[in-house]
Amino acid sequence: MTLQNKILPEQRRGKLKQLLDQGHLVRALEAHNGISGIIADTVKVEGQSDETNIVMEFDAIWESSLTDSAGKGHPDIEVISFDSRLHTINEILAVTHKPMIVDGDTGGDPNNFEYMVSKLERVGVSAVIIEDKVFPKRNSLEAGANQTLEDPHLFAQKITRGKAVQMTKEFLIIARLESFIAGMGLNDALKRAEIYLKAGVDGIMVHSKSKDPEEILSFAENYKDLQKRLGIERPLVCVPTTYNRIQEEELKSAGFNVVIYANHLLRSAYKSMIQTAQSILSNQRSLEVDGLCAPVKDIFRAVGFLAVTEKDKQLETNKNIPVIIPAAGDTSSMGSIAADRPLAMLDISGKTLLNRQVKALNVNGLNDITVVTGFASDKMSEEGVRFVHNPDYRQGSEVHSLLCAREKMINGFALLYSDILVEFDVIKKLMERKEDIVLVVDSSIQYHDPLPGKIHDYVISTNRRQKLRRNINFDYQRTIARISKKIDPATATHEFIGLAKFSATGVEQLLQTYEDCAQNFKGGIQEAENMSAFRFTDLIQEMIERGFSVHYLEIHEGWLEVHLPEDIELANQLFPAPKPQQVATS
Ligand code: SPV
Ligand code: MG
Repeated sequence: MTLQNKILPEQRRGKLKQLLDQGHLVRALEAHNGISGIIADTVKVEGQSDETNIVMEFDAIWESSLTDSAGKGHPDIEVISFDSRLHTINEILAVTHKPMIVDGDTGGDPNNFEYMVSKLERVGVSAVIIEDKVFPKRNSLEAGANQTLEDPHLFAQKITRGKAVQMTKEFLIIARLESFIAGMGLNDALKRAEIYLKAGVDGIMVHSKSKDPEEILSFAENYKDLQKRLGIERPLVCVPTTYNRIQEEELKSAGFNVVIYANHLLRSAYKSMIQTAQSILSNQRSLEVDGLCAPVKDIFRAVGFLAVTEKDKQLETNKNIPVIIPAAGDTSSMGSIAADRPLAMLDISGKTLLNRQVKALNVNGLNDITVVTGFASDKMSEEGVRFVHNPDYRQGSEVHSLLCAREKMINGFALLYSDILVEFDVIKKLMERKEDIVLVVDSSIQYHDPLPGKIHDYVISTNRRQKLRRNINFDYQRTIARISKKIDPATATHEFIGLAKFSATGVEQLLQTYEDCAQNFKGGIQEAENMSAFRFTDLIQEMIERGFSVHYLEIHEGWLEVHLPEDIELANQLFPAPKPQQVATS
């Protein structure tokens, strides 16, 4: 089921009547379960009509008693209960959108028929066809079967009772003449047709098991006169199973309005299944049946499995969003310690800073990591990450490095500065946040002085704490009012730690803001002298001023910036190298 054929009963029910009122020849194909329903509903071929190219498809679905019973391994003798038939009907309705004509067999007695009408109408079926034989009927196509016709007046009462219980004008009750099947001839058929038309039936189906269409064509000819005489016009239905040389055009000009291909999907499937089973037995393998079988992918596509895997992928992408680590900057702040390599390659107790970051990301299911290199890019290495080079790293900031990985940003991404170490749990919490833009900020800045030699990315939140009382700030209320390196530390509520997440919408807002600034600002913007010096904090501040909501995730400590030589010392203390294994002495 693809979920693309969604249709409500009230939207579907009237479709058959509409087609008939418009004078279309309605072409119906049998279905006996969900997959055959999908085929009847969706198969199309290209054809020609009056020298113009047209697409041809079936207009309606025939829910056949023969194939529904056979599909369940049973003979077509009304032994399959109506509830079981209704189950199949619902199964087909769930995966299709075309109108359905249900084969109602004899309809049972008038009481049974009333329930049948009411239940079929309710689920969105467009028409029911009942045959004028006595219950329990025998299928019409078997030459040796005993066919007993119902008294036409009793049958007419059933029609009247059915018409009285239906609730809409859209639902059609069609009477099926079995006179030819029972060998009763044309006059019996015409006599019965007249009685049923007078009883208020919505259409007539004339059935025949002859190989020659003569019977039904002569009936159609006489039916025209009958309608004229009664002043009643009702659609005429045929089922050309045995007389199958005749084409639709000819049936149409003979006066037929509905042509039902009543059992062909089941019969073709049955033949192919037997051939497949025999071939596997003969060859003792299944290679030879490849040509008889549809690729599983076709089945997956038809029943909507590919659509599901596509959505799963989307979900997966949402969880495993790309992470971009701009790591292009030089390491002048480190003096001689890292003169020859990027900060990301600094050793912290035996592992590089980048390796520690990648591990923290991986633990949180984030495996799509892009590192933007610049300074000493030849020294950069880490397994399982993708490197993108920013050749102009000396002219720009981390924003420009970020944009070197633009194609990774588009569907949403996380940004991680290359010089921070953060507790695993902080990343997990950030991934759980649903807002379009979320920056991780540390509230401990309120309790210590600015660290010497550091430039802090100060933040002022919109909901500055009331010092006098406790409070709850819900996630959606946690937004940033200002972000800047130049905020007075005494008024800052937080410090941005260099970790942020953007949804696809957040990225759109970010790129739109950046591009507008790049095109339209020639001089200074925010705290930057020009666009080359335009930093991430400037971009975020600009976005805030343009009315975009920038949310924050508050932490209290739990991270470390490795920017100065003394930071390395601290990091080495926090992440001590594993002790060498002691050798046991005897
Ligand atoms: C059916 O498809 O179940 C029909 C048509 O009733 S026939 O089998 O030809 O009787
Ligand atoms: Mg039938």
